[in-house]
Amino acid sequence: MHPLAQRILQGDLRAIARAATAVENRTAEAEQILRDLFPHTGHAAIVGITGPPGAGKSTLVDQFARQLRTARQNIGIIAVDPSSPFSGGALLGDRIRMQHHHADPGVFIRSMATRGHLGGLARGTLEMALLLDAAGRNTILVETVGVGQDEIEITRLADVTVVVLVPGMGDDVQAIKAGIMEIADVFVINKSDLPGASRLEQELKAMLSTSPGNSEREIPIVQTVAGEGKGIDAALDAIHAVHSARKRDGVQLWQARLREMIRERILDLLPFSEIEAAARAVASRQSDPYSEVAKWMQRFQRSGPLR
Ligand SMILES: Nc1nc2c(ncn2[C@@H]2O[C@H](COP(=O)(O)OP(=O)(O)OP(=O)(O)O)[C@@H](O)[C@H]2O)c(=O)[nH]1
Ligand SMILES: [Mg+2]
Repeated sequence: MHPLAQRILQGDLRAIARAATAVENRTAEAEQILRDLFPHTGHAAIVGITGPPGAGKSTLVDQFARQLRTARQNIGIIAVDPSSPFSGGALLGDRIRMQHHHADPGVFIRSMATRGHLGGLARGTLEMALLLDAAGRNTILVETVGVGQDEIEITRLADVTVVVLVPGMGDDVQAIKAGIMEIADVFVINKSDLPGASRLEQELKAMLSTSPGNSEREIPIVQTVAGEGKGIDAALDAIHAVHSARKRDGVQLWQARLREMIRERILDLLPFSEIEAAARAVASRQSDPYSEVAKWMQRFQRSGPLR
């Protein structure tokens, strides 16, 4: 076993931090460590927190962590930040808000940048969660960027997905409805100190009752004021209830995850510049997408780049 893996299993914080960096850089060492750790995973509850920018996701995560700490749980927090120049301030905000956890070894916080990766998750988020799981974190809170589309990726990672909404979104609820209905296990209406919280709850209830496929599962709706720590217990209770009632089909879950991992690795083999050149040829109609894809497939078959 890799010496770092050994130390991670004992909960060694420095070892976890070092491995986390290796995971982010996708090194061969990281893969070795993850392989060694894998048999020790599957114990943590992974909770995804998604929702529109500024809904209060980080504030909620912070409050959840505080509350779970009083129950003596060990917590992992993965904050996925969109690494666009516009959100640089948000990352700083997260760091400042969560600073009071920094002296507490029971809360391990890691930010990951999406670097343009679609789906609201950074590459390697699953690996980071597995690492924290093996390190004995009881609950792993994953804050993701929710933009109203592509959030489906979080459901492949999290055991329970919490969708955070705020009052006053108006027609936005309608706009994002299609995407969030399928992924939400719990709805949190945060900033319920602002006007319109009960109206939003009514709208959600109406949508849930008419939405096909939701009849067999009750999706709880909890109002919170994360800024003041209100409703946090109720939200955690709802998350816990969903988690204990839920039996995930591990085979189905790993089927989806493996496909994604294979897809990522294959894409890794294609230099971005080549994809760009091909895209240029296709966009100008000098080539077509089928010929370009066929060219790469032939290359894989010939040179066996999946060594
Ligand atoms: N009025 C009110 N403000 C809140 C509440 N919870 C959080 N806020 C404020 O809302 C702002 C955004 O909170 P964040 O926790 O950073 O929201 P976020 O969803 O993590 O934001 P991004 O990560 O940038 O998408 C902050 O100024 C919070 O202080 C609440 O319950 N009521
Ligand atoms: Mg945030």
